[in-house]
Amino acid sequence: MTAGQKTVIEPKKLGVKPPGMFKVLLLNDDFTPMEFVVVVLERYFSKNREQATQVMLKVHREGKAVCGIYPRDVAETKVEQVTAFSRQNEHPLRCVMEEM
Ligand code: TYC
Repeated sequence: MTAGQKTVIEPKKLGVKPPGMFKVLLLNDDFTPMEFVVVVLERYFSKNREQATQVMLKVHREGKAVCGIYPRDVAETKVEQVTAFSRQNEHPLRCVMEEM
C-alpha cells in the first residue's frame, strides 16, 4: 500500500439485498386444451403465437416450462391471473412460481 493510504473496512449492510427473482412456470395436465395454453402465454406472458406454441409444446412434452422471470410481486400477480382465467374457463391448468 502507498504511504498515507488507509484501509477502510465498511460495516456489513444488514437487510439490504437485491430483490429476488422468480420463475413463473406452467405445468402439464391431460385436460387443458393446447389452444387455451397458447392464449394464456400470449395474454399474460407477451409471447407471439410462435413463441407461445413452442413453450406450450415444451410443457406438454416435458411436464413444465418457464414462461417468464419476474420480481416477486409481478410473479404472484401472473400466477393469480392465470389461475383465475383458467378456473373461469373450467380448465385445471396450474401456474406456479419458484425462487431462483
Ligand atoms: N397436455 C395438454 C393436452 O394434451 C396440453 C397442455 C399443455 C396442458 C400445456 C397444460 O400447461 C399445459 N391437451
